[in-house]
Amino acid sequence: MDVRAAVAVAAGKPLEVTTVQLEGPKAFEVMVEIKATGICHTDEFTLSGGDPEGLFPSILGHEGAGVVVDVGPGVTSLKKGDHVIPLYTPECRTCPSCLSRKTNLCTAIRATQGQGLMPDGSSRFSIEGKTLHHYMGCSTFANFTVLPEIAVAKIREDAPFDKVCYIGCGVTTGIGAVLNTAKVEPGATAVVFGLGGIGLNVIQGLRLASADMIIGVDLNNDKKQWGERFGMTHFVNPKDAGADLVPHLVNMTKRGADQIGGADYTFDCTGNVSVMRQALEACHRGWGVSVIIGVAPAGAEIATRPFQLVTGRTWKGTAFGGARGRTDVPKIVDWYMDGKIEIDPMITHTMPLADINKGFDLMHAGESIRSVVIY
Ligand code: NAD
Ligand code: 022
Ligand code: ZN
Repeated sequence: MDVRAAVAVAAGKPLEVTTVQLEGPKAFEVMVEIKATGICHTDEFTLSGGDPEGLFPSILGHEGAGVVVDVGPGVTSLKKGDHVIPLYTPECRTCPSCLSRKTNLCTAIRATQGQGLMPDGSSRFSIEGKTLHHYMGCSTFANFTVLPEIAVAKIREDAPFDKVCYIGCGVTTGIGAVLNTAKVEPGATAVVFGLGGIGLNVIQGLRLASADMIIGVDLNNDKKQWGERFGMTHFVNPKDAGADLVPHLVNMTKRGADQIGGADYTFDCTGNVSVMRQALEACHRGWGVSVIIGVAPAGAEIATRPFQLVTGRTWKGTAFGGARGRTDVPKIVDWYMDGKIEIDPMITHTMPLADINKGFDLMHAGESIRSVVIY
């Protein structure tokens, strides 16, 4: 069938909004009508050509929400009419990783997903007979897409698509990093580096976890108000602290009789490897945990002195906030609907698919927290 899509034709070129062809769902697949999709950094990273594994031509987008319109043979967990969020991290519940209970990184369809293909090794998208690649198993920059059943979370039907699409990546990543990866306890001190679409969700995750002191760090002073809006208690601009940023943060977090500073938890939400080092070193000796969320440029490396780890700091990383999508995403939608978490104010811009390139421009300019395409 014909569908409308924004096609990534080549690295560095704007998306081309056009009509493409989509095949129906095969066994264990579903077709979803995408109602809304967020625009996230990794779409931009791939489009720019910065990702050496990026494939073209392709249909990008991985932060969507929509309705199941067709199911292939063998599908049991979904039916026509179900409201859903696509998952770039699937949850098969039967692979060794899912069964381990130690990771959310399901391996069931990992190889084909990375090749921009469905699990049977083929693509459902084409244009004038020429194959188009899927992207992160989602391809939400099309008004219809086909997904493996295990890469779809069923959500309640009263949730607004133009808001809960953000749970498909940014919200779950930020909140999940706090609750699943760091497992922050009430009363903790925390530092969040980078107050964009991810960092603000880390902040609201910390508020949910009842953290005591939530320090936000950003080069942009406009982010102070943004952070405070979601529970940040202190703001630091590294430009003011200069080379002394880490000692400054350690000093701010001094507690207890011995007056040893350092945060219980720190989060990198920048993707900058120098910031990742600062985040580790701003942790408390003996128990501080630093979580890397930001995705660094291809080939980048992190460094610190081993002494930092020998003295009991822990360096961790997280993908999709450690969330098991089919299990956790519907719960986060409930939290939003119950007013436990906020999403609306972070969606600063919306646009029709025809204007999707404007969403990328807003992200480049640092003017948006999140742009959402509404179909
Ligand atoms: P964003 O551009 O909206 O926010 C980044 C913020 O960092 C900006 O406010 C910027 O001013 C600030 N910043 C930049 N350099 C800084 C520095 N040296 N010190 C302090 N602040 C600095 O980006 P985002 O949407 O919030 O995404 C953040 C990162 O998270 C990206 O790298 C993205 O790819 C990654 N991400 C990872 C996952 C995952 O599962 N691990 C999921 C989603 C996004
Ligand atoms: C989402 N991300 C950044 C912004 N929005 C993002 C990017 C990559 C990952 C997670 C979130 C990620 C971390 C670890 C992996 N990926 C590898 C997972 C594995 O090997 O099992 C990752 C994921 C999907 C894809 C590539 C890398 C893909 O589909 N191409 C989860
Ligand atoms: Zn994303």
